[in-house]
Amino acid sequence: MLTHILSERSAQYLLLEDKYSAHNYHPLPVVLEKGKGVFLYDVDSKRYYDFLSGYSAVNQGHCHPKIIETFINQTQKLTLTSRAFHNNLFGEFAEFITQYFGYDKVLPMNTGVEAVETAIKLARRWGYTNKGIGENKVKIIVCADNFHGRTSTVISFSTDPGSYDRFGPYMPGFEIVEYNNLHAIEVAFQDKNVAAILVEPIQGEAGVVVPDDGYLQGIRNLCNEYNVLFLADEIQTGLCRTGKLLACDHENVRPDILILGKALSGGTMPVSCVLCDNAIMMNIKPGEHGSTYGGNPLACAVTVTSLKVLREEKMAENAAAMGILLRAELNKLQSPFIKTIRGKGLLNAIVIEHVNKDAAWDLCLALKENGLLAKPTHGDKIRFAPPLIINAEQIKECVGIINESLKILF
Ligand code: IF1
Repeated sequence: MLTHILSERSAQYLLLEDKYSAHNYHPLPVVLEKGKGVFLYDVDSKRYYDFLSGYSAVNQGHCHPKIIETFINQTQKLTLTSRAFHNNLFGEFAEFITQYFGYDKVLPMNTGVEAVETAIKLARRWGYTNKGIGENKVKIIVCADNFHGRTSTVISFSTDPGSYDRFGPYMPGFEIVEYNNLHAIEVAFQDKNVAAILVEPIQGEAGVVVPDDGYLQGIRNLCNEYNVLFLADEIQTGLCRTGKLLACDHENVRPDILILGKALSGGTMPVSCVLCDNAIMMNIKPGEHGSTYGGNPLACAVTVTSLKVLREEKMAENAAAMGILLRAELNKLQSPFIKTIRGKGLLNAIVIEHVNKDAAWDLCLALKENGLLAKPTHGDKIRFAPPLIINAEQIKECVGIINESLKILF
């Protein structure tokens, strides 16, 4: 592993974190102070291209002026009423977002995993109420190598020991099938107690694993045939990241429950939600689910603006075009160290040849030195996911930085 020299100022920040915060992350050694568009700036004012985008929470670019303007204006009016009372923005937000995605109803939450948990509860309730499954017998199908968050329920069906080891006992009611395998799903659907399948249209954390064309349509067909709900976790793949508004749109597939988070707020605050039609949503009665901040007026305001700028600035179209350019330019490098280049839109990853166990990490350190921030996922994969506003000239400059940085692997 490369040793790394930090500036005096940066080192001071790391010492504080090390002493006073949980060691639940292993961040790249950089201390950021400012963000604007595709760029981040560290405490020494060094500029970097952001190729992580807050794990796709900053699709609109850092501190998007229209989103920040909305945030500032609303912050000075009303930030939180709780849902014990109505507020003037919630109804308009609900109308806007349900029409934006084409569903009857929205249930707003905060973090992505809360929206996943909400979708699980809605699917279980539907299983009992609409499908007539016996009490506490509902099963939900999930995929191996999934990542849906870190609550105790959600890690109960993770296949990554780093997510579940020594956090048991685990929540029952989930069955794991191989990803990208429609036959495995059909076999699992023979069980009449199956109410739903929860799936990422592209597996982000697994290293941007893109399933075969037709996989999503195949799931949709099987769900129709076996009366099973299709829950799409688009927290990372949604909101224009893959070159369409939703990753499901690449196959014109409509999930029964759509799960969103991250870039819903343009990276300003945690906002998530589930969208579905009345037959599912109206099974939840007053007092049966909620959260303190869910649907707060500040979240409503920034979400409407965040969704508007995605559309107004044609970010899906740009993500599609810039993704094609990025993958083509990376392929042109013909680097012996890049085993695979994969992705859709601006959700991409490269798989690094195992020159040594620290190769991906060392490459990320070199990228940082050369002005680009990216992070390895699961050892040998590096996610390349810049904000969706990046342009062709910047993509080419970044590929130049990647090419220069690959030299450290020789
Ligand atoms: C971490 C990963 C990415 C997600 C999908 C639900 C959630 C996430 C598809 C939960 C969150 C974040 C969590 C963050 C790092 C990041 C991540 F590496 F963990 F797996 F993006 F790939 N569904 N992903 O990607 O949303 O509750 O975090 O708002 O936990 O380290 P959340």
